[in-house]
Amino acid sequence: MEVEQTLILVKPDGVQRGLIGEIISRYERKGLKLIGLKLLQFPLTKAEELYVVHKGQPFYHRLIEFMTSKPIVAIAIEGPNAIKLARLINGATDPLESAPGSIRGDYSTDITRNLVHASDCLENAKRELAILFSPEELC
Ligand code: 3AN
Repeated sequence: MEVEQTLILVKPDGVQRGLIGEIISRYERKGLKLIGLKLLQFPLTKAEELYVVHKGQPFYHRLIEFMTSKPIVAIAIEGPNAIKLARLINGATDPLESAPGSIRGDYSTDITRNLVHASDCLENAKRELAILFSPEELC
């Protein structure tokens, strides 16, 4: 059982819809530990850095525009297998595949406005946490 750290973002739609508390509580209830938390307007350069792997995709500009449009919440969490667990809690990217009981399955019908982001592997979790949090900001 690997103790991992991962980055979660509550996207602008989650903040605007008043779902911050509901979303955070799902990771907490699972037993994952919050080690960093902040509300911020996502700077353009940092959003581009986060989504660098999607550069060139047809949805890239829509995604960047959306993510920088309104405040987001950045959350660092830690726990056994935190990376995989956070993605299970979030649900699949495609709204037709996100299972009821997951955040996206319960609250989202849109593939871009899909409420949450979570890092997909150890390497990306490290890279993405460093984009959003300085080491002193993590408890
Ligand atoms: P996930 O957030 O489920 O890991 P990724 O990393 O493949 O999904 O994609 C990052 C974000 O890009 C998604 N959360 C979604 O907002 C957007 N996205 C991914 N695929 C598509 C698509 N086919 N059409 C529109 N937006 C997409």
